[in-house]
Amino acid sequence: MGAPFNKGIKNVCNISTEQPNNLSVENISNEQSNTLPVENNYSFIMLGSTFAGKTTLINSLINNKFVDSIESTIGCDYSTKYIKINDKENIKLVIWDASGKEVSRKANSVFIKNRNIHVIVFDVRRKEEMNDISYFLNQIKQMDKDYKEKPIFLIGNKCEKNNNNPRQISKEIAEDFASKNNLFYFEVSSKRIRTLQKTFYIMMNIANDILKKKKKNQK
Ligand SMILES: Nc1nc2c(ncn2[C@@H]2O[C@H](COP(=O)(O)OP(=O)(O)OP(=O)(O)O)[C@@H](O)[C@H]2O)c(=O)[nH]1
Ligand SMILES: [Mg+2]
Repeated sequence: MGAPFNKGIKNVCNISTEQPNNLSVENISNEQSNTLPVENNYSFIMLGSTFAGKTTLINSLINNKFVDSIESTIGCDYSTKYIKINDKENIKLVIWDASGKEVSRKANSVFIKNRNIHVIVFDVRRKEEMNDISYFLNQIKQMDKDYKEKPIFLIGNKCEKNNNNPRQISKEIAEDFASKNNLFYFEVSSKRIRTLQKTFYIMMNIANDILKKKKKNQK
């Protein structure tokens, strides 16, 4: 497919063994954020099958703990998170959380428009979600004419070890799909908070680089 936006950035990252040298991101509490200038505002949308774990992921990121009994999302919710990148750039993130239920999908597609970052989440333990990954990727392509210039992330969720419920979508298959479609692929579990935070910061660092380049090119 050959999109220029992610040239030079690897699109498959193994979090347990790799960490970019320039990674320096810290969390800013909502109270602190009131007094800080915000250089960049980014918004992103989480798409994916119902029960893939989108709301739980966002909750684990924002509240630093895994909560099991989250209700299925109705429509599209949003929340805000502030982070600081490379010791100097304060970034405000607005995170849109779209219900994955079939009945909501069409209506939710309007929320894809105008987002800076797109994220597709799937449950590695449910092989039928492969079809949904393609569905949501097509929805992004239809709704966002600039999608080639924006970071699109694919996230395999529920990757913690569970012998009773083994994974059905292998890392190789997901990486292959990501690579063929110019997506950045990461594996996480909402239960492993530290790794999840680390992954999220790496993702935001990649996104920030791409979006800054895009901004510069538009000037
Ligand atoms: N084992 C495990 N369960 C998870 C993980 N993340 C989410 N879950 C569970 O998966 C179920 C669905 O999670 P949700 O966050 O509601 O899923 P969703 O993608 O927001 O679903 P919709 O809002 O219906 O689109 C819940 O029971 C979560 O506790 C994970 O990393 N590991
Ligand atoms: Mg939800």
